[in-house]
Order: sequence, then structure tokens, then C-alpha cells
Amino acid sequence: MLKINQVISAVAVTFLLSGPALAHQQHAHHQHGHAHADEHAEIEFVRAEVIDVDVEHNELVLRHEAIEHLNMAAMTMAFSVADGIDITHLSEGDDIMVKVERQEQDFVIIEMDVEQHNH
Ligand SMILES: [Cu+2]
Repeated sequence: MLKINQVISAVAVTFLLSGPALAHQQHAHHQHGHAHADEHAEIEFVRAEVIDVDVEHNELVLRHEAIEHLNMAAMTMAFSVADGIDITHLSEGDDIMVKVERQEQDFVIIEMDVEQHNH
């Protein structure tokens, strides 16, 4: 049985860890709204973390947040990268912003923004 102060500190730690993420989601939600959540929804930037870089096949494995216009929940998956986007400078753990477009059975990164470099 946990003592009450242990419970309180566990809650406090959870809040501290999730605070910035929650703040970002709320911010993103304001930008998206629901007015554009139809089949013609514009492609929005989504935040993603680089899990793996495959320069040879021009592919990225990303842990991405929910992608509204694709009706896709947050997950880790592989993406093709459009010609003209340079992924050679990316490495595991980088935070990036991407615009993803569905092309037939493929999900393609058509725009990319690198948020920060740790190297
Ligand atoms: Cu996905």
C-alpha cells in the first residue's frame, strides 16, 4: 500500500513529464481545429522523432504524432521520402516536422523541417 505522499509525488512526476507534450498537443489542436477535418483537409506538419534513417532506399522510420488528414493515430512506421528532400544529415533521435501525403499504398514525406540538432 502506497503512502499518500508517495502517491502525490508519483502524480507530480507524471505531470512534469507529460506537461510539455500536453501543452504542445493543445497548441496543435488550436491550429488544426475541426473545420478542415474533411476529405479535402490540408496537409499539416506533424511532429516526429527519427527512429531509423535508410539513406540507400531514401526511407525514414519515424515515431509520429497523430496525422489528422490521414486519420492515423500516433505510431512508429516507415515512410518514403520525396525526391529533393535530403535525409543524409538526419540521425536517430532527431526531432523533425514532416508533411505526409498518401500516394497509393505508400506514405511519402513531401516536406521536412528539422527542429534541432544534437550534433
Ligand atoms: Cu503512421
